[in-house]
Order: sequence, then structure tokens, then C-alpha cells
Amino acid sequence: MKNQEIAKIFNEMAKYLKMEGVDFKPFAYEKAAISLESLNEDVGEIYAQGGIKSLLEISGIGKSMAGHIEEYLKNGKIKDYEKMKKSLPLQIDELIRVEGVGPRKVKILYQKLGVKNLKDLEKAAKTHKITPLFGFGEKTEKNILQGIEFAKRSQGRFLISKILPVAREVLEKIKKFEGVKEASLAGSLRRGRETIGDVDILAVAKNVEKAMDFFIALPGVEKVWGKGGTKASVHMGDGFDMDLRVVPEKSFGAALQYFTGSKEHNVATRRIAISKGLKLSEYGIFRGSKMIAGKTEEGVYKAIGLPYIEPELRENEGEIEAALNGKLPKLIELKNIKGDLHCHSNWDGGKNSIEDMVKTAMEMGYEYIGISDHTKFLAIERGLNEEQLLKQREEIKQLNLKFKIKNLKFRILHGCETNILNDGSVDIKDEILEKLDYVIAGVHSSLKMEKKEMTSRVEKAMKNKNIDIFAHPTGRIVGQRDKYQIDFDKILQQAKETGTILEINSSSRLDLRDTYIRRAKNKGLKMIINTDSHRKDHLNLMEYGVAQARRGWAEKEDIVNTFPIEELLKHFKQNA
Ligand code: DGT
Ligand code: CA
Ligand code: CA
Repeated sequence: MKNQEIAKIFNEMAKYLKMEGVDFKPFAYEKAAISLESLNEDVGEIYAQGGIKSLLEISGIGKSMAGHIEEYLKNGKIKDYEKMKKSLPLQIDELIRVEGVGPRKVKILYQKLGVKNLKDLEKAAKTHKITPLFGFGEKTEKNILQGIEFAKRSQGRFLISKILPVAREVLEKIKKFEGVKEASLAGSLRRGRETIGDVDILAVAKNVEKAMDFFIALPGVEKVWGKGGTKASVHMGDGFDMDLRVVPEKSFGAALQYFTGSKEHNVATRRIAISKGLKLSEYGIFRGSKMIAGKTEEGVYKAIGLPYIEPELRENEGEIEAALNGKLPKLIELKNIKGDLHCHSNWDGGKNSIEDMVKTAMEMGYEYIGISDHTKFLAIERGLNEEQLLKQREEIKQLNLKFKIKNLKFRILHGCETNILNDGSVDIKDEILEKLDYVIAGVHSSLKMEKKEMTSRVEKAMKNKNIDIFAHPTGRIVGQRDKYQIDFDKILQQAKETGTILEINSSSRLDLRDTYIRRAKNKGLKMIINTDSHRKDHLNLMEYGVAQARRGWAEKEDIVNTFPIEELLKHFKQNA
């Protein structure tokens, strides 16, 4: 099937046309590309059956696009495209990824300085060859250098927990701005992805111009990349970019569906629309020229015969099939969480006292909190030994007694976070572990072990009857450290056999990650979402773990800290 090949060429041609400064035409190529990407049938087959006439019947394909498709099917290439490549032989994608460098600038940089790729660009900027160019100047050169630095440093992606609070603040301000009727986050942020490229915001506003001016003047905005008829793009002091798109009210749902993505999900939904003789775009759903839905997302899904699909599921990883078969999961929600069992106190060098941690947990509406300080092997974390654990147990007992007297429905559970040593044993004696309400175990040393060794190390720990929870099971830290080598299928099997609960760690580990959560769920395993708090304000990281759980199709029943306390304790006991 040649559909994707041709779509790719059309996208490239659009960029070349933009470099030439051509108006409108690039859009036709992009439209044709999206059309081909979401086409069910082989475009070659369509052409073979009905010639150029049948190509013209595909939505989004006009006369000149049909001509290009015919040419490619016949000759394996498109002359215009070959010409474009020859006249400007450069890495467009790489270059326009640098913020502040658009297609037109790319062309000038190539013609005047011979810049073909990122490396050339950096060299030109560092040797101040860009400043004297007409239409560039010192500021642009500086911008370009910053853009390159940024692209290199972070590869342009940010941990969700760094972005969401800022984006929410901006969203709230936009919502309150005069004349704004509706606003929502979209893109990867709305889908809860662990890392975010840029923030996408959609709004409906009475006065588009005013709303965009308000957006680009917000505190925190460091630079304005651009402001057009319906879209404004800014760079935030925190290092990331934000797009605001203002859309008509009647199209808000369709735009939200489109700009939430993912692209793969959109291709699939478009395909369904086409199969029903409909056209789905960011403007709405159309039968011929009649708009039949678009104001709400629910309406958009309904018009193509689907129930509403939660944003976290929209990755084209089976959610469409599940929706068609009425098999969508009822995803876990933040409000289902009744407590947090991976919390450190000042006993092990954490910032806050047990009482402080408890107070915050109560304010969050939790029914319980589990204190699980590090144990002695982790000397840098001031890990507790057996004696200290017993002392800590007394303090917790007293606090629980106090709650009881006051008739407070809150309970502190006492656990600890033991270390899985190289041989698979843990660093606290079983007779002490037995006395605790629950025990977490994790790998904190010798992370570079070979796969086989690491797997049996963890398997052995899971067989310890006192260990209830396997913390941050793959050892990765988002943006900082890869997972260690471990046979995850074997870990799943062992967890199944021993009833070990796998942790979804909500800190910057986000471990288990979404796809692994789904594998654990499919295996029928129980998981727990914990924050690994080392201070009280970390407790509200919970929502990031929940987001990953939702991306992993987890339901309330899969996650043990949605259980009331009695049920949770029963669960620990059963699996002892
Ligand atoms: P990010 O920003 O890299 O974390 O990921 P997204 O998903 O936020 O991607 P972004 O910001 O480039 O675009 C936002 C949404 O717009 C994306 O999820 C789906 C939609 N979209 C963007 N480009 C295309 C496209 O070429 N085709 C289709 N069907 N949808 C697109
Ligand atoms: Ca985005
Ligand atoms: Ca974007």
C-alpha cells in the first residue's frame, strides 16, 4: 500500500512550499496527506479501478494532488518533489524544530550561509554570521542559539508534573478572561502522557484578538513565537512552549477531539467517519456540506457511532475496538484513592514529622496513610534499623490511639521500604517485618546487574512472605535514568504466584509506566499507586500516578489503595 509513502512526500512538499513563501498551497498538500493517512483502501487499488476520476472522489484530494498520486503510482516518483529536493538539499525537519526558525528562514540561511543541518546552524550562530543577514539581526541569532540549546538539553520534552500546574494556572486565567466562554487543555497533557512536548490550549472567545493578546502578555511568558488569526504560540520562562487556539463555539468539541490527539487515534476516528460517508475535521462532522456534530466531544463520538473515549486511552492501542464492542474500561479516578502507602517521615531524613504527613493526608480526604521509611542498608537515606522500627511503631500506635479517642476515622499504617540486596534477601529481619502492617521492598543498589541475575534477585524477594509491595519495579527515572535490565514477564508471573502488589510510583519515576501497567492488569495483578513522598507537599503527586494508571487501562478494582482500610488489611493478610 502506497498511501503512507505518498502522504509523507506530500508533507515534505508542503514544507518546501512554505520555504518558498507560497501561500495556501502548502495547506492543500497537508490536507491531502492527512486524507491519505486515514484512508482505508489502497490508493493504488482505487486508481487501478477508476483512474484519476476515482482519486478525485477521495475527500481532500483535488486535481493537482490526484495528478501527483497518478504520477507516483506510475513512475515511483513525483517530478516536482525531486526538483524541490534538488534546489534545497537540506534537513528541513531538523532545522525547523529549532524554535524561531521557520521554513522561510531556513531557505535564507541555506542560500546565504549554506546551512544544511543543525550543526551548520549552530556554527553559523556561534560565529555571528546570522546577525548581519537581512531580516535576522542580533536578537534572532540569540534566539536561534537558545533554541538550539533547548532542543539539545531536553530533547524538547518535559515531565508532566513540571508542566501541568503551570498550564492549569494559565488555563484558569484564560477561563476568567472577559468574553471567554469555554477553555480546555488538549494535546498530550490532556492524555496524561508522562512527558509533554508542548502545551495545547483551546478556547472559545467573543473577541479572538483580545483573547490572544491576553495570552501572549501573561506573566511567565518569556517570548512570543507568533500570533496569527486563530493561534498564538509562546515560550514560557519555565522552558516550554504553549499554543493557544481560539475556535468557534460550534466547533469546540471537534477541535478538542482533534487537538487532544493522539494523531494515531485521530487517524482511526477519521477512518470510521469516512466509512460512514462522513467527514471529520477540527471544524466538525459533516455529511456533505451539512454539519451534523462538533459542539461537544461526546457529540463527535456519537456521530461516528462510538461512546465517549477518555483522553488517556486515545493512543489507538485498542480503545476504538473496545469502544465498538462496549468493552471500554471504567477508569480509576483520583477521587477513588483512599490513602497513600509510600511515605517517608523525618525518621529517615524526610522533611516532615509523621504528624505533619498525617495532617496533610487528612486534609486530602484520605482514610489512611502508610509510613514507610527507608531501612538500614541505605545509610545515605538514614535508613532505620530493627530497633528504630520498633520505636517508630510505638509512636504510630500512640497517634492512632489519639485518633480513636477523638473519634476520628483515620488510621496510620506502619510499614517500611526495605532494600532488596544482591542475593534477593532484604536488610531487615523477618521477625521484625512480621510485626509491621505491611512491607515495601525495592532495588536501590547494584542497578547495573545482568538481566538474569536481577530477575532472580527480585523473584526471590517476592517469595518472602512478609513482602507485600514491590516498589518502583523497573528502576527508571523519567528523563534521567533508564530502567534496569529485568525480565518483566517473569516478574509478572512471580507477582501472580506470590500475590505481590506492584507499585505505580507517582514521583518522577512514574514506574510502572503506562504500557507495563496494562500488562500487569491483563495478567490480573493488583497494583498500588503511591507518591514516595519525602515531604508533605509531595503527597499531591498522586494524580500523576493515577494518570499513568488510567493510560494503562486500570480500573478501581485493580488498585488496592482504593480499598477501604479493612479490605486493604485483609488483602495484605490473604497474600501473606
Ligand atoms: P507533544 O506535544 O509532543 O507532547 O504531543 P501532542 O500529542 O500534544 O502533539 P502536538 O502538540 O504536536 O499536537 C496536538 C494534537 O494535534 C495531536 O495530539 C493530534 C493533533 N495533530 C497534530 N498534528 C496532526 C496531524 O498531522 N494529523 C492529525 N490527524 N492530527 C494532528
Ligand atoms: Ca502538545
Ligand atoms: Ca502543539
